[in-house]
Amino acid sequence: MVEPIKMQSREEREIAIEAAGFNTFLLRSEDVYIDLLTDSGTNAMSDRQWAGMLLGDEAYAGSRNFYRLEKTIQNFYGYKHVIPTHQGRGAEHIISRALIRQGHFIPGNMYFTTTRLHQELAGGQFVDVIIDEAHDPTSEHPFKGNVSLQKLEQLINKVGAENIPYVSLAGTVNMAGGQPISMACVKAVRELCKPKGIRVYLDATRMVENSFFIQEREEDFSDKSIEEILKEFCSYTDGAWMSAKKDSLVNIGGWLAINDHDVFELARNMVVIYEGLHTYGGLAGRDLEALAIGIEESVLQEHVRSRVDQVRYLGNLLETWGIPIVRPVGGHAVYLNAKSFFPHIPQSEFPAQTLAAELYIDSGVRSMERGVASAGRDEKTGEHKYPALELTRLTIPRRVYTQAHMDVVAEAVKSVWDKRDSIRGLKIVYEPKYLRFFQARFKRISSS
Ligand code: P71
Repeated sequence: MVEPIKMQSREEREIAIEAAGFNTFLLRSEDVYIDLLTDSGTNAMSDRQWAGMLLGDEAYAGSRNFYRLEKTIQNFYGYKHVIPTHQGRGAEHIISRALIRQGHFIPGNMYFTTTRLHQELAGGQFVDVIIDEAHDPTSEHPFKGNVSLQKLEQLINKVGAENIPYVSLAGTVNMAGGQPISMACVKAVRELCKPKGIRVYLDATRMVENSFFIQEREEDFSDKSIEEILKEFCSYTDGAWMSAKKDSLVNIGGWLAINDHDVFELARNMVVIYEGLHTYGGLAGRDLEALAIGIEESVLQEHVRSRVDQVRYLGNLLETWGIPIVRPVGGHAVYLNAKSFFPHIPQSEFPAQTLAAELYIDSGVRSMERGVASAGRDEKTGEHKYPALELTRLTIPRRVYTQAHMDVVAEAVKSVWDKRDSIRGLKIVYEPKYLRFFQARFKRISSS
């Protein structure tokens, strides 16, 4: 799909961002020139996917498209049972409610906002067991998404295996900068957990892109296909939840896949309460069809390579100008290191939020804060949680923008970089209780 984009004046953008409370989530899409808010649901569907949309079987129960999707997920991801959901968080909700009880601990390779919230709402506590390198934007570790086995083992010894319903693993860890986890690591997690009876569940949202990094960086995988790597990785886990809006090249959709029949039955029962019947999960038949086709296209070598290379192209351009980004460049986005970008803005004044707002004002490029606003507040103390990483994410939708767009984006970032010393931070003036970053409002801190 092609859409016209509109360039507005700086004055118009100043007005728009003020009206949006300096929050890029609250801007109108019409006011955005190049939209790098997210790669979620913003991918361009192919001719085959659009053709598939016309083959929707919109029966309430037992749609043909569901069976095709089920088979495709079984084929490519290798899990036994499949439940469609409207998107990723629908699946997170169900798996969290099905397995987590009050007092449980859920270890994982760094939090993700919606994932952690659903785990907490179900009564659990998320525990970060990612390796230390993940919190260091300059570390060149090839698999910064890896779990620290030592941290995981310590947690198991401390709280007991019976209080850990599952390990929550993610492919290309979003909040760490799109960093992959290695095959060796998932195998080791499996070996540690299996004898203790702890399940391993995977956030498969960007597992295809993770598989590409395994192919590129891990010994013994360079001659394996993305398809083979994906399936092997999933084979070390008991199930997965998926936001299909990313890797799978659709605008909406998700799923939950589970090997254990008892857990599957429980989850399949819950889906009818929250999403819809278990053969559509809140999606139309045509959505299920586009998703099945998207999965087939998502694992193609040329597609994944050009996608990841486009992200790296942007990252490399910024680096040549000395602009601080998370290294190595991740799978779906370039993450600007806002702490280094604005050393004069303390984290309590939202440097990453400030950078996202300034970039929009300067050029109409929309990005997303991934720092203290996203991390939220500590339940007990009410204070901001201050994450080590204070990042502004330039997220690249799949099959949408060209290299020329990347050049424009890089120059836009450079333009803010060149006047960074004159930029002041923000204060928060409104925040909702849950996932505040979506709807919070900010004001500029005055110079006096
Ligand atoms: C992204 C999103 C969309 C988003 C979600 C929350 C805050 C800001 C933006 C969604 C993910 C994701 C991972 C690893 C689960 C979900 C939820 N990412 N896991 O990066 O990245 O999926 O949006 O389909 O409900 O912009 P959902």
